[in-house]
Amino acid sequence: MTEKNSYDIAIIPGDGIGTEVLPVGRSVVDKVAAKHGFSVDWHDYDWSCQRYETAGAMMPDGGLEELRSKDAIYLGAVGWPSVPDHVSLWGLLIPIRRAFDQYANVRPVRLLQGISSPLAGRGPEDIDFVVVRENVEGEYSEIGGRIFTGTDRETVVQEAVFTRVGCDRIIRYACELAAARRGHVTSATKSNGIIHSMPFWDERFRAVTEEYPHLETAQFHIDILTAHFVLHPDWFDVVVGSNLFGDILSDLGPAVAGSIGIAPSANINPDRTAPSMFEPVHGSAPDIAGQGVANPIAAVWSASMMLGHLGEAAAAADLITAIETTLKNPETRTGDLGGSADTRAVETALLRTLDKPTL
Ligand code: GGG
Repeated sequence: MTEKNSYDIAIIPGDGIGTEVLPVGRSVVDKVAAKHGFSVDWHDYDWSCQRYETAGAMMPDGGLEELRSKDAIYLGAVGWPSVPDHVSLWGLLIPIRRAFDQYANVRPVRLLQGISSPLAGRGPEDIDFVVVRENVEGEYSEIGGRIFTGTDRETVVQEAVFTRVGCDRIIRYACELAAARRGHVTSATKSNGIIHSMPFWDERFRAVTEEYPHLETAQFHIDILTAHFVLHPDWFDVVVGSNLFGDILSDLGPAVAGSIGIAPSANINPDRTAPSMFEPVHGSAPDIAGQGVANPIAAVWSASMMLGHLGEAAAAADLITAIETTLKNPETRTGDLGGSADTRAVETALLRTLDKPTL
């Protein structure tokens, strides 16, 4: 893809610590942009639970069309205790993923130098994999309903949706990624208990991976797979799962790699027919919001993925080096990593590292 001189990026800090970590991402992106000869026009949106409470909607009518013209979307966190979680998620995050066909949710898990894993005896060489989550169908479906509400016959039905197109394209995406990495792809399934969708998922995994005979493949039921993440994280290179399984695995993975506070994610539209969206895996963390102690590394790593997607590989790599340098120093680690630095101190350290001419 061709690099541009300037990018239009929508920035949606959202709720809670999203509003504290995204400004850090923005300032480091501005810094590397200046160094690498491009600029970013940030377009600010206050779409959030706070907006829901005052205006009755997470985003305004026409919000999605407003985003469509942007080169990328940079999002913080969605959710606040005063608004039901399904209302905030289905009012902002999920409509964006679907409207822009961001069907691949890519969530790298890497134990970085200097960070200790809660798993005894594990180092950076043991934990380096990517969870590829199907992002627009599966268990996240609005098909279903409730009848006999409020009576003792109350009945709720929730349908999962697994299409051949949807399964094949996410499994293919995972295979392509594995081919560019260590050549191993694992499928998360549950075809012993879930009788229709999961045997179909397995069938499609077999069919698509046959197109990639050079890849090694594995398949585990989700229950034992979670145990293997803890006991054998070194077995994994690329792990592909449905919307729900991928979501769960991509919280477990970062916990194994030290903290969810460093976990990035990219909601990718691989066909580039609409903007992709980049966001930390973590949510709004009401327990620590407003204290200025949130770890901004996940937001910065997500910003690096955004620059990589835009074709700014050197700037993206600079951000990763700055993250690694900052985390190596115990004094510039936040509380979730056993340190005492606040968000601002980590930002200062990242900017200082980016100032170094050797970077
Ligand atoms: N920064 C991501 C965020 O706010 N996530 C909240 C959440 O619960 N997400 C669920 C999901 O990713 O499906």
